[in-house]
Amino acid sequence: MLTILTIAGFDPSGGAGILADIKTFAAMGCFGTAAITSITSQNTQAVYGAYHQSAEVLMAQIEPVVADFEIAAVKTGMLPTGETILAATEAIYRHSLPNVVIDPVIRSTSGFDLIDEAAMRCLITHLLPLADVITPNLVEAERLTQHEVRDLTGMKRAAHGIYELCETGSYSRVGRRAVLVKGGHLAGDAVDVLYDGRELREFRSPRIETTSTHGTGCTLSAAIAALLAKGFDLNSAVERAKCYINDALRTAPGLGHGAGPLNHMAPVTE
Ligand code: PXL
Repeated sequence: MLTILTIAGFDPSGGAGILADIKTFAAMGCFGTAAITSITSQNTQAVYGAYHQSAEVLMAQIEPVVADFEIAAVKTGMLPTGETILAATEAIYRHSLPNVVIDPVIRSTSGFDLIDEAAMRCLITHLLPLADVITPNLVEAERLTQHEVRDLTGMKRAAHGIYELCETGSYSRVGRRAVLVKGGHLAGDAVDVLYDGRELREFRSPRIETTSTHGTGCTLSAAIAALLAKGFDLNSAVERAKCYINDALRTAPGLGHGAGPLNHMAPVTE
């Protein structure tokens, strides 16, 4: 069974973070392992706080897992501080972990900042250049490029811009490097834009009207990591991950009183 590692935050309500990732890996038939960067206090209505872990605690979780398992893909989510970003970067680099999916988590849907400004710089210079895929939403694309991203044209510009941001990193290895800018927050069809340095592709799916959107980004990036581990090329992995997300949104269990979780156990069509 393929083993995947998520390095991300803990959301006790189960909609986002490592719990979402682990359920997604399981839905994809993979074995999930996890290292926690921050323990958050939240439910479907709000994020109330976050207790960030030190680099030492993060490394102490990652090292025994990568020493014991052959990791087929790694996904990062909430990396709230410079030291957690550096620890994740070190682990990915030193162990040459394959199929690196970086979800550059910046803010919760409810408006809670999940990363500080110094950490943003650190993310760009150290971690992003190691990525095989980076999956920003519109807000994250704006923060990374320092330009407004309000429509499809802006998304395409941001995909190029983020790709170029990763040209030079502080580590010698570079990933396959592709950027998926997610347009789910715009009106109309959900259109995502994928740029891999050569081609720009659009992925379009019908908008699903639901308030159960908590952890959509976490779930999508976890699904892409699992599908890359299984050997799908990037275009097929994104296409299949989007189908899975649509089914997970459509069949969301309607839990909680705010932005509810998806149905992570939605069937996967391959
Ligand atoms: O969806 C972004 C996100 C990622 N990771 C954790 C979170 C959230 C949003 O709340 O709590 C742990």
